[in-house]
Amino acid sequence: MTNYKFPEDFCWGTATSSYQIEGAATEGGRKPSVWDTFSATPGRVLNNDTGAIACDHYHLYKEDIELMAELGIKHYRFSIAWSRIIPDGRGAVNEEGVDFYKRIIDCLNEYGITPHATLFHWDSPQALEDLYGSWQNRQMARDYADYVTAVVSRLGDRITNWMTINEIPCFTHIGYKVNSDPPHAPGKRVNSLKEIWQTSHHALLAHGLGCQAIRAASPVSCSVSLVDNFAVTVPIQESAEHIEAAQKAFHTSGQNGGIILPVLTGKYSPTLLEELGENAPDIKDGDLETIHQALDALGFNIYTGTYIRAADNKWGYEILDFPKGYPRMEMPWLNLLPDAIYWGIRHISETLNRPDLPIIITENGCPAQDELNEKGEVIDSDRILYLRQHLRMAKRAISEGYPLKGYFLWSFLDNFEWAWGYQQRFGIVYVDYKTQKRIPKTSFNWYRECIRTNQII
Ligand code: GCO
Repeated sequence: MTNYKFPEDFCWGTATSSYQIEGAATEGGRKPSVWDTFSATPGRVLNNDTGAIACDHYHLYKEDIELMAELGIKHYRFSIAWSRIIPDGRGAVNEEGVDFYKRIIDCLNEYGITPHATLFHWDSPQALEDLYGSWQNRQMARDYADYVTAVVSRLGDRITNWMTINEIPCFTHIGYKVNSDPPHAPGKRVNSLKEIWQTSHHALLAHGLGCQAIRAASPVSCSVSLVDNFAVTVPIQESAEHIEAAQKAFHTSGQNGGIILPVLTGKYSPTLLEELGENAPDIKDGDLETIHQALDALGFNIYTGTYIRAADNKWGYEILDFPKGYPRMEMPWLNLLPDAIYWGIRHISETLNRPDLPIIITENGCPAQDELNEKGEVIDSDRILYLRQHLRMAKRAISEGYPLKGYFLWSFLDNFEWAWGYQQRFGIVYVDYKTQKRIPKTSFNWYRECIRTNQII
């Protein structure tokens, strides 16, 4: 019988982020973030939904953490909102904001759930956007590092797992576009690709300075990681030529070449720089050393991937389009490709030659057309199908000796899914937004049993 048991010390968890669940947008001294402004602009978010109330986790965190304890998770990943801690982006610290996260962390610790904090999950302070164009300006990296110091020096006595930044492309490349309206905050049209690559370069710098700031401010030894959604190339067949093609494609993907490569190898991909030509970002002396910090782990957000096959062209590979009828989950981009979890891990270890670097799946999950049935249940067998397939592939990576250490399911609660508003539900707990009632879905029970028995069931 196939063994679906996980190692005894495997970290089972779930993940959320501040803007997507907290609400209380004007309480506790918090000031607007770019997502408040963006979602308040008509037509930007589906149904003009905003995160002003979201899951009201700001007030309901105790009940939520109690439910996490019922689920049996031992790890929880949440994010800290910069605009709660330093409402103007730079300058005075709002201790009331710090206290909110102290309460969350203390409550988690009481239940024996280890907290993991993402220091930035896209909600930049609006004040810095107004002041100097946030990620367009190099100053943003320095202000981010000061914010990190403020957080870690205040919370570092009770939390030791830090993630600097979540998914750099999503608030840089998807937040800025040439000549059209980008779907993510700040939603700015810019004049050139160079301006876009400059924003991600500044975010990389912020990550590097952030790592240094965490280590300098933490009173105890701690774990520092980046959370990235690098593009995963999956060989169409697991034979030598197609595997080699997928490895080449992994290196040359623009997204990987401009984010994970500089972080893990200290260099942008030469192919990318060549392709960008005069649109390449300005890189100052010392930047790459700052970006290339030693990490204790890599956070890997994985939802889908791309099929690759070997080809007789100058690249040696070809990217395959998904056929029309390809199975996908409730999101146009979410093609069902569980092998991507395995190949993502293997590419970091093998293709980038970092077998020493522990990997943690920091997000994996899917939306579904969740509905309450007449018994008041949500039977999300489609989500269970998705999760089970992905966890089997995660187990495959572990069995083959790759250093996968943990898995955070996205997401604990249904929440504000960015430009999709509340239409897309990713939770294993259903949220009735009118009453803020939490209703565990069938997948919640399934995941609880996986955690309890430490295997995929
Ligand atoms: C992400 C985002 C999450 C999304 C999730 C589903 O990091 O991609 O961090 O906030 O909700 O990915 O799209």
